[in-house]
Parts: sequence; C-alpha cells; structure tokens
Amino acid sequence: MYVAMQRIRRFEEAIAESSSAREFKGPTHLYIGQEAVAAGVCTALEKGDYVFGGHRSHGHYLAKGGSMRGLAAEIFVRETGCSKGRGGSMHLTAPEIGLLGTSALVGGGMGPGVGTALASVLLGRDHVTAIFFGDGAIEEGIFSESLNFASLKKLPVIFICENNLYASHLPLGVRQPQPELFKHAEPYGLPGLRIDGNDAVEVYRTAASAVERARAGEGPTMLECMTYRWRGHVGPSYDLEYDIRTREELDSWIARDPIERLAGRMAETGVMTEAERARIDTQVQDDVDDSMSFARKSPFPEVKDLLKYVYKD
Ligand SMILES: Cc1ncc(C[n+]2csc(CCOP(=O)(O)OP(=O)(O)O)c2C)c(N)n1
Ligand SMILES: [Mg+2]
Repeated sequence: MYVAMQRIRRFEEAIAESSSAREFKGPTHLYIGQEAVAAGVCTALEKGDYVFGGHRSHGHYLAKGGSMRGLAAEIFVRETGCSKGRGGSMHLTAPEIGLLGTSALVGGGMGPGVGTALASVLLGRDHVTAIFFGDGAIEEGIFSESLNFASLKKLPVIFICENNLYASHLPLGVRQPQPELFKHAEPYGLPGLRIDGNDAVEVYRTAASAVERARAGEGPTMLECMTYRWRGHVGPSYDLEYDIRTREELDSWIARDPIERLAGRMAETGVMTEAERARIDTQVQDDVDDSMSFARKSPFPEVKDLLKYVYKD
C-alpha cells in the first residue's frame, strides 16, 4: 500500500508540474491527499476483480496495477496511452487489470459497474466489482437506482464514496440536508459504513470484509471514506483564491497525510526502515520520470484514425 500511494503521489506531482508548464491540454483532476482509499481498496481486490471510476481516477488506475507509462501517455493524449490517446485524464481503460472504464459523467461508473457485477453472477464467476465515486455522485439519480438494484439482486459490488467534502466548488453543507452519506445505504437494505479514508490500514481492513461478503454472495456494501483533496477541483492550483475553503482547513488535512501516517506506522513497528523507504522512493521516482519522458516522446493519434475504435467490429 505504501508503494501504491507513493506511485500515485509522485506521479501526480509530476503531472501537476507538467500541467502548469502547459505541456498537455485537457482538464486533469488530481487525487493527491486521497491515496489511501485507492490503495486500501485495491489491495483488498484480486487481479480478476473489476474497478470503475470517475473524473478523478488516476489513483484507482495505478493502485489496481495499471501501467504508469500508459497513464502518462493518455494524459498527454498520445497513441501509446491506455485509451490510445482518445480519452485523456478522465477516460481511462485498462481491461487487462480489470479497469473497464472511468467516466467524466459524475456517477457514470455506477450503471456499468452494477451491470458488470450482474454479468459476473450470470456467468458464474466470482469476481467483485469496486465502484469509486465522489460525494457529488450521491446527488445523481443513478446512485439510487444502482444501490437498489445491486441490493435486490445481492450483486458482488463495493460502492466506495470518497467524501472529500466538496463537489467542484460547492461544499457538502450547501448541497445535502444531512452530512452522513453512508446512511443512504440503509433504505436500500445494504450495509453503509463511514471510515477514515486517510488511514490505509482501516480502508484495507474494511474493504477486505466487504469483498469477502460480496464474494460469498451476501451482496453489496457501501463505504463512505472521509478524505480530502489537497489540490483544487481541477488542475494543479489549490483553489484558495476563490474564498471557498481556507488555508487552515487544507493544513489540517495535510497534517493527516495518508502516506506519512502509514510510513510512520511502518517505521514504528519495524516493517520499513529509513533505508528501505529511501530505496522505494527512488524507484518510484525513476518510474515517474520514465513514464513522463515516454509520454513526451510518444506520437499523437493521426487525424485519419479519428474514428478508429468508435465502434468495435
Ligand atoms: C452528470 C454530471 N453533472 C455535472 C458534471 C460537472 N462536474 C464535474 S466534476 C463535478 C463535481 C464532482 O464532485 P464529487 O463527485 O464529489 O467528486 P470530486 O471532484 O470531489 O472528486 C461536477 C459537478 C459532470 N461531469 N457530470
Ligand atoms: Mg467530492
């Protein structure tokens, strides 16, 4: 989980810098600060399990085992990208690792995710589907439809709501009459749990129980993971200039950095020495540098191929 989180953090820091330098076009929603959710959940999944995400899904892709080169090249919209440069940051596909798609539509992963879980059951396979979405997706109709159907059919789904307290520039308090989002699970008859989304171990343990329950045919679970994105809604800035959130609020969440918390715990318990940490970090940085130069050197798709992959033969 430490490696997975560091890969996300360092990769996105490089992307933030590259975005500021206007090296690529297209909106990029950074996940920095939320890494423990992707790392904890994906560590609880098997290779054959499925993942769906949204507009802020670089972390889900990397934690499930997606190629960093493929992600960097996709953000740079190059032919070598995971979606062959047709999708960009918000439309990632990597079926080889079970990531069937991320979507720019808020809540857009829910319908296809529940459908995938239904397919697993109909085909007699024991795969679990994890669907990541933000607190904003609770406000979409597909949220209710998906929880209802998944619960009714006892589908092997984990609904992971990453509650980072904001949907673009609107705080939760001006959008929701009650702030405990996990309670939305109850009327549909599935367990809803709120957990510390900045504690990778807690996320892993809770996700592992939900996965076990799903695989045993006992139905879906909804997890509300309390977390915070350090950067603003879109792009590398911190959104402190808009009078939406305060420096104090941001600092209080930086003090709860999920990476430092896990690293501290690992150091205390003797699981990872300083030297091991330094070796891992160097390797991660080398991978990040390699992926960025791979993306920069890769060709753009050609105009004549614009309609290629629009439909599969
Ligand atoms: C169906 C739909 N409505 C509105 C938007 C515009 N939009 C893009 S991201 C976003 C906020 C999403 O917030 P949340 O789900 O909490 O995810 P976060 O950005 O916090 O990770 C909105 C409203 C959209 N992409 N799709
Ligand atoms: Mg949000």
